[in-house]
Amino acid sequence: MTEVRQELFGEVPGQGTVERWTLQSPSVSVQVISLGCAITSIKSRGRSGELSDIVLGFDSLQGYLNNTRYFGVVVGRVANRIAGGNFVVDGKEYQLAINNGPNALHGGLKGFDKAIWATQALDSGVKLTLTSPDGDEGYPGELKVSVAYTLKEDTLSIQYYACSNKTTPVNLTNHTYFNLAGHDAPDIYDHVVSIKADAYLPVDDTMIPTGEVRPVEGTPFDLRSPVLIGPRLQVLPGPGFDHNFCLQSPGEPLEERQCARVHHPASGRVLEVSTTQPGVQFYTANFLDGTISGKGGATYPKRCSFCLETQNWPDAVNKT
Ligand SMILES: *[C@@H]1O[C@H](CO)[C@@H](O)[C@H](O)[C@H]1NC(C)=O
Ligand SMILES: *[C@@H]1O[C@H](CO)[C@@H](O)[C@H](O)[C@H]1NC(C)=O
Ligand SMILES: *[C@@H]1O[C@H](CO)[C@@H](O)[C@H](O)[C@H]1NC(C)=O
Ligand SMILES: CC(=O)N[C@H]1CO[C@H](CO)[C@@H](O)[C@@H]1O
Repeated sequence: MTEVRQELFGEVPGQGTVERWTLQSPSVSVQVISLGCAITSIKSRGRSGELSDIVLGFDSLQGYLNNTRYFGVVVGRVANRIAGGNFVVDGKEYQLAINNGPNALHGGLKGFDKAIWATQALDSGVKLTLTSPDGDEGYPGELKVSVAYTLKEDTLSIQYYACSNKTTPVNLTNHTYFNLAGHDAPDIYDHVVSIKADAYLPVDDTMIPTGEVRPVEGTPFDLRSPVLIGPRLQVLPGPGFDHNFCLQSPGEPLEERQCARVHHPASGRVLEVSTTQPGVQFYTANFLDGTISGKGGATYPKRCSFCLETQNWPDAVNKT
């Protein structure tokens, strides 16, 4: 049985009220707000029964209004980077707002993470919907989007739906930062990760994939067998993981399967991620710097958490 509750979370002047929904199963409790469709808390028990909140976030609405690191939100229309912010569909060139070096990142200046979504109760969860107008952030077509969060026992499912009246790139994901020891633990070095990918996408200086699909065999990106993250980060070139792992070719038929598993031996907590998407971006919070004021006064330093963003391959609109 999952209990579903709704309450007022806050008011955005000129934009409307923000709701908070709580989904409570016997083992897990999940909270979601209607601003950015954000997951604001996931509480689960560790081996000795202690309850911890394992996702990063803020206590108040103000924190989410200034959420420069995309904690917990749904990212869209297109998660990740589009090179130069431009692409061609149906013979027409489109230019998006540039908001990350020379590239477009995470849906633009006012992406789906900054919108207030409409809500509707479901049997074991909540469905949030949004209409993105034709030309929104430079993207073609009116796009109707919905995201359904449902909780059954200890499985949180997220179902995305999007429909446009013109051809447009769409790749939605959610951007939850986890630390299985608890959101305020200092690092993730004692987590053990595995990702079922035979290849990954190397990136250039601006984090755009170079176009090469490189086998993980013999590289620090080989996470096919469980690997302790701390020592592996030390041999990785660059600041940490922020790479797309290739689960299958973008064109192949998609069937839901498990792609990643993270284990925190000390608490006994395990996160397993399943998806129908062909890629998963593994990010080790390399750009956090301890300056955020998070939940309960937590400051969230570099590498304090990880994200597993299931998605299409980044910059797919320019690489297929
Ligand atoms: C898409 O829908 C929007 C809003 O209803 C409308 O303005 C636009 O003309 C439609 N475009 C097409 C190609 O149907
Ligand atoms: C907004 O967030 C940035 C980065 O996390 C932080 O430096 C700044 O102090 C925040 N501003 C407010 C008004 O909270
Ligand atoms: C939601 O986000 C979390 C954290 O990024 C990730 O583990 C999970 O795969 C995502 N789920 C979907 C359906 O995208
Ligand atoms: C799930 C989804 O919408 N995937 C899309 C991601 O973007 C590429 C183009 O960039 C589309 O081909 C996919 O359908």
